[in-house]
Formats: sequence, C-alpha cells, structure tokens
Amino acid sequence: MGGVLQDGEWKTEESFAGEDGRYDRQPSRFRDWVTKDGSPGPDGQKGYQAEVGRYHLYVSYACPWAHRALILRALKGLEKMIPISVVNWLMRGDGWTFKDGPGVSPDPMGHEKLHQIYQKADPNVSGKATVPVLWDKKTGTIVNNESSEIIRMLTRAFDDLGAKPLDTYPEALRDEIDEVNDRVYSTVNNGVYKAGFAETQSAYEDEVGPLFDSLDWLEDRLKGQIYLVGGQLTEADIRLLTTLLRFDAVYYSHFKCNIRRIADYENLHAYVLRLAAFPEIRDTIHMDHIKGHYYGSHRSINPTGIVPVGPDLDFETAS
Ligand SMILES: N[C@@H](CCC(=O)N[C@@H](CS)C(=O)NCC(=O)O)C(=O)O
Repeated sequence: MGGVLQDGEWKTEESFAGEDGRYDRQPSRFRDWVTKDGSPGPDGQKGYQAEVGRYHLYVSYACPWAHRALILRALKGLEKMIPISVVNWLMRGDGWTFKDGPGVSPDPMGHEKLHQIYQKADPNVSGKATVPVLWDKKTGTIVNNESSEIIRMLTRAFDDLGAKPLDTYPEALRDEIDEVNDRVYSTVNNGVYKAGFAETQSAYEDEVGPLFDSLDWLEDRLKGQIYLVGGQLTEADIRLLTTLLRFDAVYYSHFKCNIRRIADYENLHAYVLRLAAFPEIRDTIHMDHIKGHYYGSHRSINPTGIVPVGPDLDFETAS
C-alpha cells in the first residue's frame, strides 16, 4: 500500500503497478538546482545558492534512491552543512511518516507525514511523495526531489564552503558515466522494481532477463577493475551500489530476482564489499530499515508483512 497526491489531496493506493500489470515510475516533480553562486543549473534550471545550513535533506534509510544522496553527503563531508530527517521504514496508507522508531529523526518543521512537506511546497501538487527531498529553508520550498540530480549538486555546489574534494561526475568521464548509468538505471536500479511490482507473469519475466544480462555485463566489466568508470569512484558506482546492497536480502526473494545472488558473482561481490568498507559508506547502511521497509510495506506482495531473519550478509552495517 502507498499513496499519491492529486491536486494537493492525498489518496491511498493498494497496488504499485498500473492497469496493464506493469510498474511505471513517474518523473520527479521538483527539478531546480543548488549551485555555488545561485546561477542556473546545467540545463538552465532555476538556481539556489549553496549556503551552510540553508538546505535540509529528507531521506529514508531503506530507499536506494535516497541512499545515493546520503552517500554523497557523507563522502563530501556535508553532514554539518546539510542536516537530515529520516522517515520511519514502514510506508503504508499515509506514505512515508516520521513516526518514532530506531533511527528515525523527525521533521524540524514538525510534520508527521512526508506528503505534508510536498503540500507545503505546492498546495496543488500531484504525484508520489518520494524521498529524497532537498528542502530550502529560506524560500520554504522543495528545490529538488530527484536523486540523480541531488547527487550531481552535492558533488560540486558546496566545494567553496569546505566540502571534501571529490568529483563524482568529472568532465572527462561524463559520456562513459552516462552510458553506464542509462543501462544500470533501466535494467538494474529500476529493473528490480519493475520485476517486483509486476502483476502479470509476462511483465515480470520481461524484466528479469535484462536485469541478469546487465549483472553479467557488470561482472565482466569489473574484471581487473576496481570501479566502473575511469579507474576512480564516480556516481556510476554509487548509483549501482545502493541497489547491490539490497539485492541478496530483499530483491532476490521479495522481488523474485532470484536467478543468482550478488554473493554468487565473484567480481560484483568483491566490489560491494570493497565499497561498503569505506567508513563513510558503511555508516549509511541500515539493513534493519531496508528489510523492515520492503517486507513490511508491500503487503500486495508479502501479505503477512513478516520480515525474514536472514540472510547473513558479509558487509558491515550500521544500526
Ligand atoms: N526518481 C526518484 C525516485 C525516488 C523514489 O521512488 N523513492 C521511493 C522510495 S524507494 C519513494 O519515496 N516512494 C514513495 C511512494 O511510492 O509513495 C529518485 O531517484 O529520487
């Protein structure tokens, strides 16, 4: 169960798939850009100036898209500059909430539900109330709710304010990063969701094949190579990693992506262990929220809401 905003009104929804039995992810609604000096974003988007303490990031520890933003924030050392709120892992009829629980941190504006923050930004808003959300305290609105764009902002906009020097989208590697991202997004990041939320056999099978073709391709690409692109850590790695970290515990069983586990792939497995050992990354991994969210929230595919005890994972997790 989940919900959606329609012209500012919250409506609960039973199913995650469309009428054709296929899962169709809607484009994110807020697409403005934080830049060093408030100048427009790369495609002319409205610019907001990077300032210490001006922005607030709403995340779920369970969500692979929000996890991208959390990793960038940690790698760039932005914890003090951009505080966060963490929603409860359970997403039921009210959508994401700030209901108290281990690891949950409330909204400083006092809202109980994430969709209220969307309604505050735009009283007539339509669409899902998703995480991550980058909120601007100064103008009282959502700057951006698209993780792929939030990580691009975080990698450079705060550099003059003391962010750690790391460029995860370097000019010289952009074409190759874009190419890897495109395939990984449609067949892996979103592929697991399309398989898991499918409501017909053919919609499901159409996704599982390309997903494992891509995992095989990535396994091959990582032969003798530490990172996906250019021998250095880029956003392509971070975007892939957040899906891989959830794979064996959740997508393999809950989303029926069970041809192979990541642990069965020599190079991909070593890659996950290597990246998860970065202290900044390790501290962003919260397996309790991850498993609690998927198995507990999606009652159309797991009616009892029971969260499996296993598997044992060999990357360290924060609690
Ligand atoms: N394209 C978005 C997708 C974000 C997204 O779908 N987040 C999920 C959690 S994993 C969410 O908040 N879903 C809320 C819902 O389905 O109501 C992004 O990358 O930021």
